[in-house]
Amino acid sequence: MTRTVVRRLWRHAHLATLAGDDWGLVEDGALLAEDDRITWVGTDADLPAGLEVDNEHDLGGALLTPGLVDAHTHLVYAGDRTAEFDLRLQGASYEQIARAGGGIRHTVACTRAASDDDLFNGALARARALRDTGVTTLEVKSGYGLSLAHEARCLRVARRLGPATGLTVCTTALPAHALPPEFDGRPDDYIDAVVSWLPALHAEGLADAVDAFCDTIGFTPAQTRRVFDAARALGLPVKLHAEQLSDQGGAALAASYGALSADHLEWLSDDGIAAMKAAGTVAMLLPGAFYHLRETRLPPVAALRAAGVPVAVATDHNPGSSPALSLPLMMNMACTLFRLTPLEAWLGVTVHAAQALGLAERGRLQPGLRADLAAWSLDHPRELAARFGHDPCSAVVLGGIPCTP
Ligand code: DI6
Ligand code: FE
Repeated sequence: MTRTVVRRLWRHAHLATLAGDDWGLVEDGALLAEDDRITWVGTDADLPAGLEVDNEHDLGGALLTPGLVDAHTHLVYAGDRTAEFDLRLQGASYEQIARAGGGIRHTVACTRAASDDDLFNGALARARALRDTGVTTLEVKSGYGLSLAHEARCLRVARRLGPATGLTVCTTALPAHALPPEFDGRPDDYIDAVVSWLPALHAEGLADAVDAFCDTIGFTPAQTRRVFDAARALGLPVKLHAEQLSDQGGAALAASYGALSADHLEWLSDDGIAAMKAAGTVAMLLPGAFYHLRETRLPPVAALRAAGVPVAVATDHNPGSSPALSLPLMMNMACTLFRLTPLEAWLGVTVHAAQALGLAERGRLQPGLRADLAAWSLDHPRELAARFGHDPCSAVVLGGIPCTP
């Protein structure tokens, strides 16, 4: 039986392929996709003669890039935390609000009380908003359920987002995000519970990876290690919220488990950098949280660069520390606040972000890779990192299928 292959061709595009870890610019370029794969990239003039295609799109000189990868979000939740923004402006800290029972715990109460439909519709609107800014691959964490039933429910909601949006959605189990009230004063008992839940979440196919929050208001390195041991026993990759508010040695711990990424990293030490480099762990920078919490301690970008650790950038979308729904805005903040170059910001939301999800076949415009594309009303990709407060994405292509905002 012969299978029909759908061939789609994009012509007269200004390509930024990001191949070779450079811009990879191609003037008046063309890109061919067969089903969900890129099969040809080059100049329009070099297109093979007599090529027959099912669809042809003339981009009229628009910029065409790999679709963006948002590799750290907490998209599934209910409730509002903007009152905390007010409190912080009056002098309260994120940590004080969390210790007083607000913060993540407030969102947990709202999330547990919400219906499945409300959780899904809220997350769906956010996923569409991110897609409208050029995102084609999305990671979504649990972490606002904090019981087996509610964590599983949030991950099931996350699993529905891919089919509903066309996005590739990777899910991450984060039950070790905060201590739920029913375990007050008993964090080790809670970690026992988390360890006992992971096999059930895994058996239902709900998690592609396991994450934890290792910090003074989260869990200790020893507790984090127990969660990672349980993940490892199931063959699940790990990642970690590390060195966000203090240096707990979390990045080195994560690296010792071959973590896909260590995320936040404002307090990252030289030892942490060396361990990440040796393990191939991606440094996931989250400038939205840094900005929104008005943090002042900068992640050690120059040292990460010097060590050759791959750097990624994500929204960390969540209702408390980073209520952001634009990955291009995060690229701008990564440059202005953290001093990434525009090219580093681009690699951080494409190739390196894909690496942080364990996805080798996306993030560049190259034959063999997935046809996840974004078209922009821009002349040069660096404009996306330099400008902010605008929305220049004119279309995304999701595994070969065009989708116009
Ligand atoms: N660090 C963060 O920035 C998010 N989670 C975490 O561990 C914030 C989550 C929230 O405040 O709701
Ligand atoms: Fe986060």
